[in-house]
Amino acid sequence: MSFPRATTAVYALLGRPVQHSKSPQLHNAVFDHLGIDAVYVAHEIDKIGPAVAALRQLGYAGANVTMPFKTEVVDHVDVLGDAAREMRAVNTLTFRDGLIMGDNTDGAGLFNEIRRAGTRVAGAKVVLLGTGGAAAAIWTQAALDGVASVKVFNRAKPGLDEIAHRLASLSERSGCDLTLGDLAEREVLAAAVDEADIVVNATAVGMGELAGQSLIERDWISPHHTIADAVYHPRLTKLLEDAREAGARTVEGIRMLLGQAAVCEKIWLGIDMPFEVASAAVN
Ligand code: SKM
Repeated sequence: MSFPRATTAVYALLGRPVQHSKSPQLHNAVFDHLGIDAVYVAHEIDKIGPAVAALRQLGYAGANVTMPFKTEVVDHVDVLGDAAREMRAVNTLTFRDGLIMGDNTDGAGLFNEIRRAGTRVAGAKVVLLGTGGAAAAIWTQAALDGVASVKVFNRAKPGLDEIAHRLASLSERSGCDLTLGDLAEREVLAAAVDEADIVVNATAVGMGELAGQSLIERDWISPHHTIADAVYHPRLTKLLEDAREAGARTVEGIRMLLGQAAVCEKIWLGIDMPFEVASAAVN
């Protein structure tokens, strides 16, 4: 391991909280392995605008932005990538030629991992649980990647009309059939899961106080399914345990973190992330 020098490129995670994050150990392990003169640190911040301005001023090379700033940071970026513009959310900043570029690698990271698991994404039918930031990244990338349909399910709550409009608008422009359903309609959900190739949980069910719970019944899952969970603490959620028991293919939440990191490293440094090194660093 080498120490930072005066020339070392600095990358950061911006968010609140950030102590739980595995991004510093992941990226630093890769930089070290490849002998790249760079370091990745985490900053817990209160305000995103001044933080981005400070990083630019200090000559940082890039940053990840995590909760709760992914939407707000859009207003502090000079150039938005296609996925980020559509998602209205940014998780990756690149400081280059005096400009701040904003990208979103969350959805691409997940679908790359689903492909790596051996599942075809183009033409697939997807059931997606949740309508938050992670879910928006996933349905947008699904449309960009040629998925046939995404049935999004959420519990009834204020603001869902706007989500339904966004989905309808993206459907029209992309040709991917995006619809919104109610999680309380269990039979509709069960039928959608039955028809689906890929099921993704992008809600908090499975973590924290909701650990040990799943929105999907164990006997709805069969071996033809690929089941992915955005939750990575605990590593194996109830949904993933059930999926394994049912003989389905599984993609753990930690793989989504690895997948989005790989796309970031491609954007920042043009490198193909050594997956085994990154994976070992977060285990
Ligand atoms: O989008 C990612 C972000 O790039 C890094 C991260 C983390 O370090 O916990 C989580 C996600 O928001």
